[in-house]
Amino acid sequence: MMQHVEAGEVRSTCPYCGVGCGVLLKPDGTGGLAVRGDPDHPNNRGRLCSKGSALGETVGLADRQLTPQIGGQDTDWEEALNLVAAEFLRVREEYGPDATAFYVSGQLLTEDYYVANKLMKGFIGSANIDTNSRLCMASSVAGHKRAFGTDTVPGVYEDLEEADLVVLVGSNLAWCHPVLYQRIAAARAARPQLKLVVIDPRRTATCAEADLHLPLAIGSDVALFNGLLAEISRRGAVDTDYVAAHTSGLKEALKAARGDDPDATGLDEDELAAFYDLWIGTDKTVTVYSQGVNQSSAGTDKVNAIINCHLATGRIGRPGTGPFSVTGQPNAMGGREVGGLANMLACHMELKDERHRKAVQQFWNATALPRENGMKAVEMFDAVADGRVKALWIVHSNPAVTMPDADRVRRAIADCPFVVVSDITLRTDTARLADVFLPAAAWAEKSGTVTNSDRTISRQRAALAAPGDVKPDWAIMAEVGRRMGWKEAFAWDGPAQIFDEYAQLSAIAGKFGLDFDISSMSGKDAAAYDQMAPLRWPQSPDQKGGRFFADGQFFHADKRARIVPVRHRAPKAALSRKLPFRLNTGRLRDQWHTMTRTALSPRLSAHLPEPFVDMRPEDAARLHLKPADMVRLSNACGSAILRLRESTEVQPGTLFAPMHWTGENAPASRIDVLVPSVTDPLSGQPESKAASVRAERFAAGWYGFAIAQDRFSPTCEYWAMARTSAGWRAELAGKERPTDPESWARALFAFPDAPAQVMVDEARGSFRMAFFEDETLLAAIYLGRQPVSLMRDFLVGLPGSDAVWALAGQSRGDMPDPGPVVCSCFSIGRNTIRRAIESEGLTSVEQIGAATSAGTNCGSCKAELGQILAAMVSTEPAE
Ligand SMILES: Nc1nc2c(c(=O)[nH]1)N[C@H]1C(S)=C(S)[C@@H](COP(=O)(O)OP(=O)(O)OC[C@H]3O[C@@H](n4cnc5c(=O)[nH]c(N)nc54)[C@H](O)[C@@H]3O)O[C@H]1N2
Ligand SMILES: Nc1nc2c(c(=O)[nH]1)N[C@H]1C(S)=C(S)[C@@H](COP(=O)(O)OP(=O)(O)OC[C@H]3O[C@@H](n4cnc5c(=O)[nH]c(N)nc54)[C@H](O)[C@@H]3O)O[C@H]1N2
Ligand code: SF4
Ligand SMILES: [Mo]
Repeated sequence: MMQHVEAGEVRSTCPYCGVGCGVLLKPDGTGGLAVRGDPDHPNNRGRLCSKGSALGETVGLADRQLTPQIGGQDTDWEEALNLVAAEFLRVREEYGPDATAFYVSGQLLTEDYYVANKLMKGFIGSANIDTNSRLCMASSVAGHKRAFGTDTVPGVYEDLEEADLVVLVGSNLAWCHPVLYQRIAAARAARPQLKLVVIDPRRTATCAEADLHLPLAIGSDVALFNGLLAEISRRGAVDTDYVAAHTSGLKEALKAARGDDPDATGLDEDELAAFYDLWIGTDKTVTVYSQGVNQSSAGTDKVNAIINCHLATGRIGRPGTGPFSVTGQPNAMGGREVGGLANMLACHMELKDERHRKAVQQFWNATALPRENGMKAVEMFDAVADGRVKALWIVHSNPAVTMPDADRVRRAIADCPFVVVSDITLRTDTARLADVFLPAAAWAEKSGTVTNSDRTISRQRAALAAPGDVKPDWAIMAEVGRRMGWKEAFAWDGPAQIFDEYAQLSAIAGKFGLDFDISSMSGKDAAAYDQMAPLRWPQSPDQKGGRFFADGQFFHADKRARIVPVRHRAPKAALSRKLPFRLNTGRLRDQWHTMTRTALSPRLSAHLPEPFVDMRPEDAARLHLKPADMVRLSNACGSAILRLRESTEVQPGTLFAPMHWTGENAPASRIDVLVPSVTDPLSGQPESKAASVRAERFAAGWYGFAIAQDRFSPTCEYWAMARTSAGWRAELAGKERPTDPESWARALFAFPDAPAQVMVDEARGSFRMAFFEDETLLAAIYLGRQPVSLMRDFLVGLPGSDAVWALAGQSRGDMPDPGPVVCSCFSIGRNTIRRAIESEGLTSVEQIGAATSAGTNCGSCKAELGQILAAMVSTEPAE
């Protein structure tokens, strides 16, 4: 196992997506970290994506808060922890345990999560602990429980390589699970009969590899899979033996399915037939799904509609088959196992099951375990808003940005009498609202375990010393538990002891016949825990790793899986003449959620440095919008301003905007202010991808672009700021053009008297100003009446260098404009790639790699290289 580790390297796990890649970390002795993929880790075998490769750029201390704060003032741990314990006790005493709540995260380590859950459910005595996984995996959990009787992911990653057909539903795998996508691409290269289908209303980067893309209408997945189920039956493709022996409900499900019209998908007959032929004709099929499925008011039904087709054909539990929900966060799966959701106990035990509750209570030696489920995320913040929750602790999440109806959630947090936030930085919309801020140790500084999408438990190991006063999350919560009076229950001295307690508890789940049993991993001392190699659960006395349901035995009392009757329902937010656009939201390749870590990396920030909305050109034309105009989206919840990107990747009447921007870096562009808080009735998961909005031109009186060595603070109606290798860049726009632009620019950068150059062209309404120290460029600003056209990707490198000619806004002949970054590993821009394709006559992604090295490290940009190539070929004049 240790054969590939070099001297000084620490083996750990990437803190981003649920693929769960192993990393090797080499501290440089001055706080920095060299990062490479772990060749021995079963999930990635040495591969990393752009975000994983750039981890070293995100461990700096620049934005960290290293001491606790009370009311915005630095304090010590004694004061801060005593106050948190006292306030939670007081509120519990005065208003009852349900007046307190924890909102936690699928990015917590299992040990952190275990402590949070034990503290709230076991000792404070409320089930009001929910997690951002409610916004992420809840529909999959509910769908699994309905079908299988427990929240079990049946398959393993190898199934995606062994299949003959992989169907990706509502998953932009190329950007969101890049290493898994690369594993599929490699399997296809080795075995071209492995077909790939993408089911997504958008034509995403993931479609670059696809044999078939079905651009279905947003929210119509149930209609599609019901159509498939009906067709499976019509063609006699039901596995009748399997269905008879191991399932129930097919008849009712078929009746429901036949009642749906696949027309609701908006797909034409040829597209549907092609999909049905492939799916029905390929025994070894894996259907992978993610947020296009889960984040829906019909999310649970979508999950079951997919699982139904697998059960009806017996395609589950065998190599290369199965439904496969890929998890988003690094420990989304671990959180589900440990009972992080308000309706679960630890180890897949149920709060509402008397036997389970008693057993856990006894094991924890706890006084009071709640009998009722706690509040799910949206309900929880409703209760914060109307004053029922009076003490709230938010750990490792940024709900003021990422919850639906985010302005309302932000106000609710601000108005809550007592708010504790544990984070690594104060620079978040949520942390700024904290009464008590508790500084957590960050990824590279803490130890524990995480579980990835295919149930592999991996160790995260500290590689850097914890800076300042920071403490790991488990330790902070255990301290509070002890101070609240439960000394023994929270007495661990490290994550190894917590893991051991957890593994022991799972034996009880195993005795109840539940799936989550890792009891054979218990009994490890700190040294053995430290050596723990990645291991897939179950790890019970009778099963080690592998697939579930190979024997057709499920977890309902009668051991049969349920084929669940479901009917298509359109998204809840109605479209109307006033709100004619369906707003789809999601992720970008190089940013992680609210950007508190990925935006520290100049390389990652260069890929798409500004918030935008994708709109079909014909829709833009109808609204009299020109490329690069600013667009205002609005509805009853709120409004946002974004840059227009005309795109044929989205469908007419639909828009796509990324979820990442926040009050810290683009305050007018927080997309969740537009998302109404409607939820799936079973899972409570919000419908984050189907708001209805109106779109109009934001009539800016001026536009601007600014670069600087140091961070600056714009105040105009629209601004978006990103880090660059030389400092910072910002896009700006406002209604009223500054009357005295020179003083305005000096104030913007806080350079009251630095020497400056000014260039004004009244006729064209352009104003440019650059600030220098001797000949070194400190900052520059370019304003115009129209969106300013500049060689931005060239200019961003200038601050800090001798660039007395910066105001020209253009590169000089010997320094061509690289264009926006496509390959973030080698910082290679679109123009550079296009020039190479043109001048060297390149015809494949591999040739682009050989000529420019783009795409040859992590490979995350290969899909985009393919798109650039295809676009250039299709625009070449016919001979
Ligand atoms: N780069 C990056 N990677 C990440 C993350 C990140 O922040 N950045 N976050 C991680 C997390 S927590 C998660 S949960 C995962 C999410 O991973 P994904 O689910 O793959 O990501 P999203 O972009 O949220 O949404 C996926 C797709 O759903 C489509 N979609 C929207 N509505 C529908 C619909 O009704 N039906 C169908 N079939 N598709 C629809 C969208 O067009 C979008 O392309 O990514 C993980 N990986
Ligand atoms: N419109 C729309 N909204 C969405 C989604 C969408 O697709 N569309 N996706 C949803 C999904 S799937 C998800 S998972 C959520 C994600 O949403 P969030 O969880 O709110 O977003 P993050 O930015 O990941 O927040 C993590 C926070 O933890 C902090 N942090 C980092 N390391 C540590 C640590 O070690 N300890 C502690 N205590 N804090 C730390 C970070 O600085 C950051 O502030 O967003 C959801 N919201
Ligand atoms: S695919 Fe990328 S983000 Fe996901 S775990 Fe691997 S390196 Fe990290
Ligand atoms: Mo997520």
